[in-house]
Amino acid sequence: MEKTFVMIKPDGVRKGLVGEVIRRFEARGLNIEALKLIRLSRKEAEELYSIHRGKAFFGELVDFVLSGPVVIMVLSGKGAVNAVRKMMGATNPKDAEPGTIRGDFALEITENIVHGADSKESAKREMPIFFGDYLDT
Ligand SMILES: Nc1nc2c(ncn2[C@@H]2O[C@H](COP(=O)(O)OP(=O)(O)O)[C@@H](O)[C@H]2O)c(=O)[nH]1
Ligand SMILES: [Mg+2]
Repeated sequence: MEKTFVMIKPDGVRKGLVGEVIRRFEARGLNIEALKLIRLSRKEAEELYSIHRGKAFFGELVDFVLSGPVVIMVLSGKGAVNAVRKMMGATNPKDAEPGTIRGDFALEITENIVHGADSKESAKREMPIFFGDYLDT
């Protein structure tokens, strides 16, 4: 079964949206394979977002995901990667459709509630950063 990596960012936790976001994924039929509330280390944050290193927003993005606890999870299901991406909505919440997580709960690009791996390859890279010794992916 396809697996994907998802993170509820600090704004999602601060706004009390952990339950709502997880509820949506469960209601869709995705299975929770692993779930933790943690504070990222700077090393983990930079590793998660390593493809964005060198971009103008990299520092702000890393500082933001270090600004409070996050909820990280591995979800599984048929087409899990794409299902999660569609449910998240566009990266910039101003372009995200109502009914998506970002379209319903966010207004700003940095504080857009949720991260989800953008491909199976990204999921395979991201899951072991946090769940390496737990999942046989
Ligand atoms: N300030 C700022 N943040 C951005 C920009 N592009 C992306 N981000 C942030 O960086 C995260 C990672 O970017 P990306 O992988 O392109 O988007 P995602 O896969 O939809 O989360 C996004 O979720 C945003 O929080 C930008 O142009 N400006
Ligand atoms: Mg991305």
